[in-house]
Amino acid sequence: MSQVSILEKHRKQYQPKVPPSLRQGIAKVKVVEGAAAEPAKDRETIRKSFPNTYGKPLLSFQAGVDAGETTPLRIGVVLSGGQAPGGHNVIAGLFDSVKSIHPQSQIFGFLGGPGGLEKGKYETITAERMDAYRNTGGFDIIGSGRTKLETPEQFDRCIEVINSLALQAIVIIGGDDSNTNAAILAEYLKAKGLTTSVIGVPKTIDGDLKNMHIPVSFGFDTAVKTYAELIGNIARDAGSAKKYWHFIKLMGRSASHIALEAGLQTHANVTLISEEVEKRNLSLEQIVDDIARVISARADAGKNYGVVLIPEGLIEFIPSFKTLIGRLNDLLAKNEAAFAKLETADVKIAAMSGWLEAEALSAALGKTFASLPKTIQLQLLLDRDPHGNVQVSLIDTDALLAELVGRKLKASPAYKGKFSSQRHFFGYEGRAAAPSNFDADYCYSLGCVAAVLVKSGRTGYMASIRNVSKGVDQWAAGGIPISMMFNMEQRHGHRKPVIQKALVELEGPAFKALAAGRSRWEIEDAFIYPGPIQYFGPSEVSDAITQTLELEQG
Ligand code: FBP
Repeated sequence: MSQVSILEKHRKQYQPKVPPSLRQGIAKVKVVEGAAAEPAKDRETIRKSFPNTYGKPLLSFQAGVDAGETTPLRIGVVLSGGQAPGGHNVIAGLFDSVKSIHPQSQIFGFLGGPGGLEKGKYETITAERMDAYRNTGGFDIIGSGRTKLETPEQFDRCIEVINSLALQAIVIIGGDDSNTNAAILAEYLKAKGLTTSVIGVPKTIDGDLKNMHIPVSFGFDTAVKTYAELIGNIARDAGSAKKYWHFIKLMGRSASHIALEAGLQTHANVTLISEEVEKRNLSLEQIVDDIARVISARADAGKNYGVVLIPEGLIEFIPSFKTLIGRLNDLLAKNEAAFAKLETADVKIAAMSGWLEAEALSAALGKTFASLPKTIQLQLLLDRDPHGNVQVSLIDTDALLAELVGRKLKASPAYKGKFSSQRHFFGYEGRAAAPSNFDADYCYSLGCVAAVLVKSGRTGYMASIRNVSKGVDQWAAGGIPISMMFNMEQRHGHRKPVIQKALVELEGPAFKALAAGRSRWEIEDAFIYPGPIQYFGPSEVSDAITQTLELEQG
């Protein structure tokens, strides 16, 4: 056996806690049907798109009596999209549950994400292999990927794989896009007369897959605690050396939940929230002016140091950039072949500037594009991801802001301080961290919930656990029809049913808490140093939940 760290050795012994309804094993879970669930908007259009899976009931679980003899279950599992701490525990919960009802049950892990399902590349998960991954971070047990399964041809290839392995179910562990596609696959299989279930599990460190039934996506807790620890350490270093302003970009492709929670946990001097920038229609200049204002005020108090938190997706929420990026997407798609032939950065930038200038409508956008440093121009032209999104993790927004703020301060006669910046990007550090107790418990329980949903023959459902801001004794497990989370959105030129992404609510309690504290945190050194995630010790520390969850659900 390969060597593991001492923490990992002890961590493997951790037995995740599960809600009361799951404690006697999944054979004894009673599935209770509630009201038929429908989406908040666009009901008729969504009903028509999902004739076989629309309007199913909400499900809640109760501890019941053993249902008797059970046949073995054969389930395929897919890890989709970016890593999120706890994914291995979802598989462990699923594995233990199906083995508990029949030792010949089998879990097939599709390799490298949804593409593995389409190509039939899989590994049968053995007990030994599962044990090696319990309570560990990452998705390396089977790997992940971003292949988008959406066309009938892809679904037909999946059907061949499903039939060849005689699968009763596919469990797709993913974010909003992957769960949208899980619901579409569920509908497709039903329409083709297959009884195979498709069950989704809510994953993403970004925290933007949540609603009244899904309080949080797994991985958010661990990732943000990891970043908060690092930010606290940096704040301590800044306050010790007293010579640097740290510009820290934080993951979260669209929503700013991570930045918001990190701001609440550390009291950084400035925490930008993309949703607020959009709502207030702020320009890049106004954002730069505001950061410069805080830096000047602190310099007047003799403090030439501080911490600025920047959500990764910021640039797409600045209204003029949003329009620019949309136009760049169109122009890159329209001129795909020509653009692919261009080799140097200068030639690519010149070509794009030319295309923008050639359109009367894009003249203003051309100016915005021209005003950017060359590195950022080039980053805006990099390949889009398979869902057509700009890869914001590749855009150095931290460098852009540090550079522009530096210029602004230099040009300001009133500024008498010294400005020197350090830049950081925290993202990948948190995605594969060892899951906190919260994520270890939550994920293992979600895996058990998925097994119950499969066993009771449901399809097009997402595993759900509510009341998670309270102790595990009050956690409530169940299943939510995915189609009830849909709304219609414009995607790639078409109106499509998709799960609505949960952005930061500016009227919500978490943002209000930040807004209430931030003017004090700007000037005072009110930093909080959260320290590392604790896996052992008093429950107050080791089972702590995020402030966002506490404020929103507590
Ligand atoms: P998911 O939405 O798939 O969970 O991934 C989110 C994320 O971690 C973002 O925060 C980040 O922008 C992106 O993945 C990075 O993607 P990649 O791993 O392809 O660089």
